[in-house]
Amino acid sequence: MTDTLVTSDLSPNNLEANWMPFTANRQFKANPRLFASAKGMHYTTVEGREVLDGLAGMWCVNAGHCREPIVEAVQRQVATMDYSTAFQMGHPGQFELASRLAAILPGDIDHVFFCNSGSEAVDTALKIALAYHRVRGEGARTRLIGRARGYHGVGFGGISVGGIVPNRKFFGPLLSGVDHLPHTHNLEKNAFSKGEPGWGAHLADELESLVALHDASTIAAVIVEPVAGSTGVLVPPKGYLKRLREICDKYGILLIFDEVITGFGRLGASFAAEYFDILPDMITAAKGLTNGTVPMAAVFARKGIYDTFMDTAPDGAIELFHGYTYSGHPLACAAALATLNVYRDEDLFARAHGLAGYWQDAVHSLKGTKNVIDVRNLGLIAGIEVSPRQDKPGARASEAFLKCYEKGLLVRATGDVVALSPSLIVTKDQIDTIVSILGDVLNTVD
Ligand code: PXG
Repeated sequence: MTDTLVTSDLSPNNLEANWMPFTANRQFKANPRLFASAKGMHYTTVEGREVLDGLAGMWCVNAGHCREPIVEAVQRQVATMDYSTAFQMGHPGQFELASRLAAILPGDIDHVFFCNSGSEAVDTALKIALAYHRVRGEGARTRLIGRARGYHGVGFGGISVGGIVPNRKFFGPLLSGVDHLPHTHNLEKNAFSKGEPGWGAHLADELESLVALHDASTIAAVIVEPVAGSTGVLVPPKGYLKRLREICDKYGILLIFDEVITGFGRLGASFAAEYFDILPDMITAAKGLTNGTVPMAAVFARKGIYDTFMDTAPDGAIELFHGYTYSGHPLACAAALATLNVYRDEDLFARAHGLAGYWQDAVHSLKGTKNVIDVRNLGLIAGIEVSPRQDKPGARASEAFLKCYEKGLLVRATGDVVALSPSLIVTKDQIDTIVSILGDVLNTVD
């Protein structure tokens, strides 16, 4: 037993017990890639090699790795109060955090329900949508609308409204009463668009078709990522999200923005809702909420939704039968409060906004690189799409990911897209390094 705890022994046998998520386990264990430490923009591997993090961990470490104020806040909290129950009891940190979040959230989105992962936040938001309509007397509104190529985590709610085939097809019939909008990705019309593409706003009108098919009285909510991340950085066409908001308003359908990736400065604004100047009814968030340090997620809801629950439940009754053992966990709250301080003190959202133009020029310089068929960007996100190999979709980007890692750069391969999302502390020199390593690598991938 003790032998297996010796972390310096990295023989494949030792790696066997851990069933890794969304990973080719056998391939990985034959040739493992292990990080030992992280600081700022870099990881250090167990072999002592530095790797530039082009991905902010996994779209989450927006303030950079191992930031002292966050580390210290978590250390202080764990030594003071490790846990307190989330049900019928509280601790000051969770109330302070909710208020601090409400202050940076747009419009009247001023209530916060804490969860522990983006997947939980999505399922929570979908459940709130269903229960909201029911308590206000429109219980027939049970349909949920997602979008093709949407990623909303891996809970049954999230994969039902999600639009990624392998994430769905192994898992049975999923939630009933779900439908999907078409995705907005179109290379013929929009390849190499800088920022929001010009073509495609009309795709939001497909929601009108779904309303015509199902009738508005059966539809509870529409959920979309403002910018789809996991399926290869799909930037919404100009005017598309506004149109979705208008159609939802017309038919009393709730609009949920899944901002697990786009929240906390990724686009150069606090949230995509602010960036696009559109007020959704709920926002789901995670990742950057604690700078990735302690798992935490949240659903942010407009005042009218919260008030409806408070106004309709009998005195003394629980208004929403939902929650998690670790909702508002003290360590996560401490991490999130310290993270918000770093974002504020270093004005990181504005910093990302200021860098977005440089980032755009840098990533679009990859146009013309071998096999590159599209470059997409918004804020500090980019997707570089390569043409798929015959009969082997995804292989080219996957090879690029491995070669980048060998050359000291962490990127994400998703399908035939290489995704980039550096921490908001990235320097122009580091942007140049990211683009130059990736460009060199792509030129060597057949
Ligand atoms: N919604 C969105 C929009 C996400 O991006 C989730 C929900 C689920 O969050 P949790 O915390 O349950 O993982 C996510 C997660 C990738 C990648 O390859 C993206 C995510 C997670 C892992 C990999 O882009 N996003």
